[in-house]
Amino acid sequence: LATSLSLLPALLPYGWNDQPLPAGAEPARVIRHDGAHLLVVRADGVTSVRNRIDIDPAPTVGDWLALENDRVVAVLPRRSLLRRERADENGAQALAANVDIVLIACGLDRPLRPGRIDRAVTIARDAGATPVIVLTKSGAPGDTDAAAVDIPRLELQHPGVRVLVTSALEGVGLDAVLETVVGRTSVLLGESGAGKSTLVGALVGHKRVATGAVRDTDAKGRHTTTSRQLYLLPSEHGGVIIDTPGIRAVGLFTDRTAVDASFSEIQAFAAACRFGDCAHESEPGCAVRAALDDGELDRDRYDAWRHLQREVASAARRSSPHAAHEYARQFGRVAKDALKRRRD
Ligand SMILES: Nc1nc2c(ncn2[C@@H]2O[C@H](COP(=O)(O)OP(=O)(O)OP(=O)(O)O)[C@@H](O)[C@H]2O)c(=O)[nH]1
Ligand SMILES: [Mg+2]
Ligand SMILES: [Zn+2]
Repeated sequence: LATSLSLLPALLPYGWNDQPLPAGAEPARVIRHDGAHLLVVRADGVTSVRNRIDIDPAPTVGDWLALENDRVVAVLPRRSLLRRERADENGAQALAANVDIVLIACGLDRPLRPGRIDRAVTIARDAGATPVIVLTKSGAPGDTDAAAVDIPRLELQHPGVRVLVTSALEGVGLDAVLETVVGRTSVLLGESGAGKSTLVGALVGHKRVATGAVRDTDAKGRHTTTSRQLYLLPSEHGGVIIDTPGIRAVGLFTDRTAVDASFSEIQAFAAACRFGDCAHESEPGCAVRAALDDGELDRDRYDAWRHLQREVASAARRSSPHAAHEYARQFGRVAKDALKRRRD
């Protein structure tokens, strides 16, 4: 730890917290992937270092690295890892490391998609990060007025998730976003054209962030942002925000515990089902179905939950034949535990 510690305060705004380093190494945080190189920030500024394919795990945006003379010698232990299932191959794609907050950007110029929001919430919770829904483009000409969006209902649909309303172009709601992200590591997720880069640009206070127009016909974006990139917030309290390209399908690579955490109201009903391993489909004495029939449980929420459960199960089957068995075993146990707690 003989590194020039006097220089390290320059990294505090980037979230450096004095993790142990290999002797003689200095810390650096990954800002962006640049082909065979990584753009990193270290105590004396931003620089480019060669990526190494023999480093495990593969460095991703937000990672803290140990550098020795510009050479990556280690990826420091991550406190969280945001990842999604790849659409094309097996395994998960790391999106960002050491993330505290996931801002789920939804443009008010298009219909809200609860399924997509649920998926992003699950990905965030899976990583141990806090999801926050950010409704963008509020009050823009021709856009849905925020007043027309039923925010209490949205909050009900996504329990425990805060909803913020912004217009980056008109400077509306930016203070609340800034309060949420200051001093932390945040990442923006959302469809292409949702206004992620515009929001990042407004927060970091300059026009360095490229943005692109939305197609008139379908309000879809043009995939303007092509790589994930970390930006420093101008606040004296520091904090960084990671912009990402709009992803077409936010795949899921998670376990059912993370899904259940996003559907706590369903878990609450499930505790009263007659059978501990109730799948809430056609079993007698199913409290979830009963709640559905009574209108106590939202039909859309139930459908979204079923949909995610199936997705997780098939992702588990694809990644390993044992995983599916493990999944089934865990499912049974979780439900039985709930039943036991109720009986006790
Ligand atoms: N009216 C209005 N338009 C906005 C607002 N925020 C973004 N836009 C517009 O929406 C379009 C897309 O914005 P971007 O910030 O590039 O969207 P993005 O989510 O980064 O898109 P990708 O990089 O393709 O994933 C641009 O034309 C922006 O000017 C807003 O608050 N109000
Ligand atoms: Mg963008
Ligand atoms: Zn049931």
